[in-house]
Amino acid sequence: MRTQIAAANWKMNLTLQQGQDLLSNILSKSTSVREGHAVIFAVPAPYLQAAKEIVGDRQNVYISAQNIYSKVSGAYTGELSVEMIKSVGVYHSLIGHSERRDYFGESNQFLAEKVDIALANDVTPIFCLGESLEIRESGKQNEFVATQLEESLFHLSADQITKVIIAYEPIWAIGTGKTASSEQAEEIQKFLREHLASKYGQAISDQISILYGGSVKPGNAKELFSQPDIDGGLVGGASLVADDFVAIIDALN
Ligand code: G2H
Repeated sequence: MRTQIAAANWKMNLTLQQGQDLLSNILSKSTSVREGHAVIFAVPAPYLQAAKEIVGDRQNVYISAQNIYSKVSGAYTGELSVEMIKSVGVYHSLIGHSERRDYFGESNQFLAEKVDIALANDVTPIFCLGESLEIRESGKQNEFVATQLEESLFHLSADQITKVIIAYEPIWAIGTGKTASSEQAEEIQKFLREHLASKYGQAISDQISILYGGSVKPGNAKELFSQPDIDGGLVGGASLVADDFVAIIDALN
C-alpha cells in the first residue's frame, strides 16, 4: 500500500502567529497520524523553524518548504537552499507548483535540477505537474503531463524515483472552486502511473504516491481519495481552515 498523504500548501498566506495557531489547532484535533499515512504542511519559508518546533517528534507529520533553489549555496539573493531547510529540520519541498511555473517561469529542465539537488540532499520532492484549461480543451492533457514527467523526472534512477511524491494539479481547478471530477482525476493519474511504469516497471510505479490537487475540500476529498490512483491531496484554500483540513486528513484511505 502506498503512503496516503494529506499535504497543506499555505502558499503566501498567514502571519507567523496565525500559522502557529492554525498548525497547533490542526494537530490538537488530529492527534495521531496512523502508519501508512503522512500529513505534510508546506509553510512560508520564515515559518519553517517555528512550524517544525510545533510538530516536535510527532510521527508521520512533516513540515515542507514551498520551493527550493537548484544550488546548495552562493550568490543567489532571495533564494532558499536545501541546506537551509535541512538546518531547521525540514526534509520536504514542493517543486514545480503551477504558480512557480506560471509566475516565475520555471521550466521542466530547471525543475529537473531542483529535483536533483533535493534528492542528493535527502530532501523529498513533492513534484507538481498539471495542464492548463487550454490544453485540457484541446484534449492534449496526457501528452502534456507525460512531457512534464519525462523532462523533469525520467533521468532519475529507479531508486530515486521512489523517493519522489507526485502531485497532479490541473491548473484550471486550482483555487477556482472547480474540482476535476474524481473520474477525470483518476483517468489522468492512472495514465501518469502507467507512464511511470513504462519507464521504471510496474512494481516501482506502484510505490509512488500520486496526490491530487485543485480545490480539494471536505466535501469532495473522500470520493477523490477513494480512486485507486489518487493517494491523497495537495490542498491550498481548505488547508487554511483547521476543521476543513482535519476533515481532509480524516478522508484519507
Ligand atoms: C492547488 C491547491 C494546492 P487549492 O494549488 O496546491 O490549491 O486547493 O486552493 O486549489
